[in-house]
Amino acid sequence: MQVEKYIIEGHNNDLLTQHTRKFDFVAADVPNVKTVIQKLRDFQVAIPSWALGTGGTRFGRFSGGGEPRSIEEKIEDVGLLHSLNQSGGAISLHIPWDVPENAQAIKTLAAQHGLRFDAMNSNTFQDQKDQQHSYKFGSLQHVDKAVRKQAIEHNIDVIKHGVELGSDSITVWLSDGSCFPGQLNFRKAFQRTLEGLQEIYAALPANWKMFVEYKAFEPNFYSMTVGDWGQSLLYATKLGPKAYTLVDLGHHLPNANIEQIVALLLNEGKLGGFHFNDSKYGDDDLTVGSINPYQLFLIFNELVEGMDARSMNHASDLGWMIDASHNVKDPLEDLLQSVEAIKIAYAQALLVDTKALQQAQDSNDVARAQEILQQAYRTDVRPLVAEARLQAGGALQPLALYRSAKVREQLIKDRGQKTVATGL
Ligand SMILES: [Mn+2]
Repeated sequence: MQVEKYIIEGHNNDLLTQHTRKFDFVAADVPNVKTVIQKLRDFQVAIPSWALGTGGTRFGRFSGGGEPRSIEEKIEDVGLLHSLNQSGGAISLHIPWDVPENAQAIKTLAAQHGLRFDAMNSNTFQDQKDQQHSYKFGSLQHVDKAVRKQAIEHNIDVIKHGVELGSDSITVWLSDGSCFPGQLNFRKAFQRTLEGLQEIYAALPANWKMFVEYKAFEPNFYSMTVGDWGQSLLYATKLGPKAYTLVDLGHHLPNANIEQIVALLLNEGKLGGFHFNDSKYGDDDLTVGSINPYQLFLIFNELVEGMDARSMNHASDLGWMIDASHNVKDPLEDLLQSVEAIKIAYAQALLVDTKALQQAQDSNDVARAQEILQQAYRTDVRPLVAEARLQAGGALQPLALYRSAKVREQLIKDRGQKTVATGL
């Protein structure tokens, strides 16, 4: 289903007077407001194909109904989100959950919705039906060469699917590791994993990137073979210039200073992309900005500062993706909220007075530095984000329109109450 253009326009017309008043108020204090709006318009976040259905935990899953039943319906859902917020113009596919049977038809469908294909995701953390070897004791780290070979071939297969769809990157997240002391020889596991990644790397087309995603724990609880940014950076450095570290916000131990990690990876030219989500304890995969929006802002502050220092394009030089699970909310509402939170944090970071901050840092004026950061963080930038959306043809209030247009009700009518999307 789609929300027709005239419905979005009607919604915007109803809200225009109120919006203009709020926008004028905040814009008066933003010196380069046109540039800020343009950057917000350009900034697109990829929606993961596995997050369009209800998520769950090992204790249960409670579907809300109307979930996409096929890759086509997943693309339709991302297209629907994009038509509302004009900020989710890409989809990140997961193989084998979303194998495109007819790549050309899928590509055409995505193009009709204004979508491109972001990073492809491989899966060697589950055993699939008809799979010859099990990943119970890891994939690329496995002691058995046949298992490693199977995992390598799967990743190369994912790259081939991606090439057909016009993607230009692959994210490799490995659940490899160990659950108990003594289970694994760390050095040998690292070496085997590196060799596997090297074979996958060798299969990358010239313009492709490989993102090596790390995670502190789960499903393995004693060691992870790509457990932190240091290990990921080691792999990425040894692999070569097309390999980068991918930061998933939920993949750190509690209280990790993610903004500092981001700053240093950027400085090394090895930050490849992001998986946005939020968490209180671990890999909670909650809505972006729902628990700790200040941390998200601090991360974006480092991103903007670091990317500007390297003359990078904010919109296109890093991969921006959501990786979340929606257990108690409507997945589409949750995704609208997540994208909004990302753009708010980005807008706040664009408002930081970087010159003044540098002066404060150079003169050890700690209080002033905090004031400068919090001045930006405490500015209500929502009218700026809404204005960017309005100019791009989106809705002033996407979530409100999603509800008033009764999108979920329609999806349930079209697809049924008991549909189950492949994914988390
Ligand atoms: Mn992730």
